[in-house]
Amino acid sequence: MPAPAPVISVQRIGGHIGARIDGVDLAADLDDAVTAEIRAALLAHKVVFFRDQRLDAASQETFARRFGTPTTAHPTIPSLEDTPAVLDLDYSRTAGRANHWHTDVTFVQHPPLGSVLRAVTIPPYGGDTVWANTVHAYETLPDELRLLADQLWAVHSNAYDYATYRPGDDSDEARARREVFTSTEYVTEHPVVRVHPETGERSLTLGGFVRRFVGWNAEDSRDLLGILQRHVTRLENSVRWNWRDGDVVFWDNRATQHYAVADYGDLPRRVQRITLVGDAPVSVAGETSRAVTGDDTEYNTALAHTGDGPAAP
Ligand SMILES: O=C(O)CCC(=O)C(=O)O
Ligand SMILES: [Fe+2]
Repeated sequence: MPAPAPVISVQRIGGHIGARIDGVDLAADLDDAVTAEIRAALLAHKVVFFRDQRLDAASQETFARRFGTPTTAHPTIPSLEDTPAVLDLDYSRTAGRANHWHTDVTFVQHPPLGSVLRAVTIPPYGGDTVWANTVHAYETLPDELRLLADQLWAVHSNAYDYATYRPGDDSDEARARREVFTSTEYVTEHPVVRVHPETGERSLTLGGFVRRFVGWNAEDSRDLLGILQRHVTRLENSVRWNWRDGDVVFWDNRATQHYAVADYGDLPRRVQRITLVGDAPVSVAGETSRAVTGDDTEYNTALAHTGDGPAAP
């Protein structure tokens, strides 16, 4: 029998990452076929964009649960009341800006599988977000560098984060945010190259939470990290999204980094994020990431049995 015709439309945007999906109302009940098509598009294109949606925080969570189990909002930053899965990023009020390249929450042993981000308030200009493909970055490294990366491990920690920290901001408010964010210190060693648990692809696992490479001093770590990050963040390896109200973006956090462009001054900009529980990365040699400090069990299990999905036995 021929495969059933696809229901949704998937249009690539960048040459190496990103696709726009049309023909689906994310607030409706998604049947298994549509869910599978979205998941396949996510794995193929690493980040998928939906225009003109009408999700609120509750229906965003229902949508996210079609693809996994939500984490709590963040390992250290509290959620808004009533929406424990939602990280509220209201840049005009409290949060610092995510204008640095990172993969979400890599300082814990089991970083999120993916993130679903929903536009709440979008400025009239500026405020785009850019994603980069860490699989393609790995695959296009020179052979010698790829062999080195395959064997390398990196120390990640939450000494700072965009959700709390704005460089140069030493106001009392900024200090207080920093204290909340670092109230629990997480330090984790991840392989620099992880094998994707669904696609089997190898990807560079780096970004803004890397402190140094295991066994390397600070200076050498900084230099090599700069070289590898440059490969990740090449414009040809990225896709840039100009947000509109109602947009929803879903990225594979195991295969991407992202950067929120902070070019909208003091205009209001607010987005809300739900992250899905992910696996501990596994190296090409089959070794699993090691938690050095901090336990992510609560972050990854607290919301496993609530919400619309069926309770696990
Ligand atoms: O504000 C954005 O567009 C992205 C912020 C971010 O880094 C995130 O939601 O993980
Ligand atoms: Fe992020």
